[in-house]
Amino acid sequence: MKSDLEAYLRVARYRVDRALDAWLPGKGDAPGSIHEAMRYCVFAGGKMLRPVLCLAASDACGGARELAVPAACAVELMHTYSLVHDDLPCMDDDDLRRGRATCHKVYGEGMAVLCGDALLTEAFAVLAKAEGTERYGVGEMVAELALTGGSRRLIGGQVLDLEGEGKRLSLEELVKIHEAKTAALLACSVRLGGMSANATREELEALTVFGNSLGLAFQVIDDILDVTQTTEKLGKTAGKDAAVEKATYPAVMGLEESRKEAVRLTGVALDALAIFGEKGTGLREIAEWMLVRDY
Ligand code: GRG
Repeated sequence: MKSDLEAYLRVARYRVDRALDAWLPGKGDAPGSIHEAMRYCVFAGGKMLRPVLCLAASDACGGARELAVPAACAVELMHTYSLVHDDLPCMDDDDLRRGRATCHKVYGEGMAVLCGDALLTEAFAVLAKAEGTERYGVGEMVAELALTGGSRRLIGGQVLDLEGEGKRLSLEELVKIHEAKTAALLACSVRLGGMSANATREELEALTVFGNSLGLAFQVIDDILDVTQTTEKLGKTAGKDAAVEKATYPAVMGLEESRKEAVRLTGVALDALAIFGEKGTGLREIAEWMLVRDY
């Protein structure tokens, strides 16, 4: 990774990490058990891609980063909730996440359900504290997050995923799941960053194309890494998709074609950044790194 990008990511992650720490109830706040569980999941060393993309989108639109921090916290909280619930025995049933035992393994299933619920609720609470801009009120930003998290996007994608279990899915069906499940939250992250920076409608449209395409590329790479990397490197159980015969990009189109597809999708995302000129450097370098990441 380029040292400039490393520094860029470090600064952005630190900023969001501090804001989340200040926002979330402390372990000492009653009831301490749930707050401990929430903090265990949030501060577990995730890549923080979505909040970093949110801040980078604000940079691309010439915004003041501080104004995008509530949105950055909100997307990381929604993401973390989705992982906690996705890991539950009734969903993907996973023991390992972000290099440590999953929430339900440590705190029990009931607490993990509640922990996910509480993280999702906090996502809306922190976003409600954002300052609106001339073009976008806070209500519009909250509605954006609600659309993304609801049954038309994240939850809807998970439903298609559940209903597709044990079936041979076509590429079209697979893309539909990941547009809703993975790409929607990445697109929402950059859109909220843009909205915090009072983006023009054209800039917001460019961020939407960027986020959706990058989100799909992210999922293709994630599927490839599941086959090619170790559990230690990923911090989650490698080879899980193949073990449960899950429909993935490598399963549907093969490894080589999947790699080409990730390159193609990243290209579409990068092309969408033209409108931002130099200000889009952060987004561009993150997208290029996401394509070659090995965890
Ligand atoms: C509410 C159960 C439930 C599901 C909602 C979005 C979603 C549907 C579930 C998320 C679970 C999941 C595995 C989604 C696929 C996207 C993906 C590979 C997420 C992992 O993201 P990373 O690698 O994770 O950015 P870190 O840990 O680095 O933050």
